[in-house]
Amino acid sequence: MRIKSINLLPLLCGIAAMAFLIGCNGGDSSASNSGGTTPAPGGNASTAPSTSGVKIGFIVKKPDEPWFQLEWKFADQAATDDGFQLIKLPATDSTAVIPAIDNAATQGAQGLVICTPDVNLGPAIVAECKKNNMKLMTVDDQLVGPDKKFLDVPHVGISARKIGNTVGQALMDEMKKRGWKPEETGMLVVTYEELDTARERTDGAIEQAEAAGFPAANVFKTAEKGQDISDSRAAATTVLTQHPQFKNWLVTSMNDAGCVGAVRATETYNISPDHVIGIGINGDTSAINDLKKPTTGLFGTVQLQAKVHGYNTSDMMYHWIKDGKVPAPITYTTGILMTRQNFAQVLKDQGLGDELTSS
Ligand code: FCA
Repeated sequence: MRIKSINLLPLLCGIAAMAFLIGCNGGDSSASNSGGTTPAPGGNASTAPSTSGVKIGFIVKKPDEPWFQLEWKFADQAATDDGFQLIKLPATDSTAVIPAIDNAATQGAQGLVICTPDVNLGPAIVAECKKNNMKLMTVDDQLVGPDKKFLDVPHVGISARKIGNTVGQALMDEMKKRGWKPEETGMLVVTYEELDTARERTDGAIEQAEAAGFPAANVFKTAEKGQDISDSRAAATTVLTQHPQFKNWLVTSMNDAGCVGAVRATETYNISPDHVIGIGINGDTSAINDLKKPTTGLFGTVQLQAKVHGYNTSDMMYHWIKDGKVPAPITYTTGILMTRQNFAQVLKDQGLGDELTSS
C-alpha cells in the first residue's frame, strides 16, 4: 500500500471505488465506477495478473471513441509482451479523474499513463500520483499549469501543427483537382480551442489552406461544446445555416469525430457528397467506416500512430518502473494521409489492417 500520509478520506474513497468496481463486474469487461465514468468497452478492464510485479494504470477521457479503444488495445499488447498488468479506467469528465487515479493506486498500479478529459487538472493529477507514489506519463493531451504552460511530465503526442498543415494542403489539392472556384467554396472548421493539440491542428489546416491561396473570408470556425460526433454536428450546423450561399465545402476538425460530425451535418443540408471534401485526423473506425462506403463527404483522414501512443507509452512506463529508465520528456508522432482510394493499403503497410477493419 503506497499511502504515505494518514489521510483517510481518499483511502476510504479508493476502497469504496474498488469495492464498487469488483462488486459491479467482478473484473469483467464492463468496468464502471462513479463520478461521470462510463463502461470500458473493447475488452477486460484489466489484463492478466502481472508476471513481473508491475501494474500500470491507463486512463482515457473518451473510452467510447475508437481512437482510445485502439490505444488500449495496443497497451494490452504491451502488457502481454512485457508481463505487466494493465488497469484500464475511463474518466470522462474532470470529477472522475482523481477517483480513477486512486482506483488505479488501490489496485496496486506503480505507474499511470493518462489522457485526461481536462488538461487544466494538471497540478492535481501530478499531486495525486505523487501522493500515491505512482510514476506519471501523459498521452495525446498535455497537462498545463495555472500559467497555461505545459507541465514537466513525460509526454507522447502528435505533431499537431504539421498534421494540421497536411490536412490543409490535402483539402486544397483535392479542391483544385475538382476545379472548384474559391468564391463558391467555404471552409468549415469545427474547433476545440481550449485544448492545445486540437487548436494547433485546426490552426495548421487553416494556415496551410490560406498559404495555398484560399480566401480567409471564406473560412468559418465553429466551436464544438464537447468531443462527440453529435457535438461537432451541432457546431457545423450553425455555419451551414448561416452561409447557404456556398456550393462547395471543405470540412475539417481536430479529429475524426469532429470531421465526421460536420460531414453528417452537410448531409442533413442535402449538400451532395461530391460538393464536400472532409478530411479528419486519427484514422479511426469512425472515419474508416465512411471510407468503406462508395461516396460520402469524407474524403480522407490522417492516420496517426496509435501503436506508439498505446503500446510504446505503456512499455516506456514498464521500463521506468522496472529498470529506472526515464522516458523521453517529449515524443511527437507523425501521420499519413489516407483516402478512399488507398486506405486499405495504408492500414496494411502500418500493420493496422486487422485492428481497424475487423471491428
Ligand atoms: C486527442 C483527441 C483524440 C486523438 C488524440 C491523438 O486526445 O481527442 O481524438 O486525436 O488527441
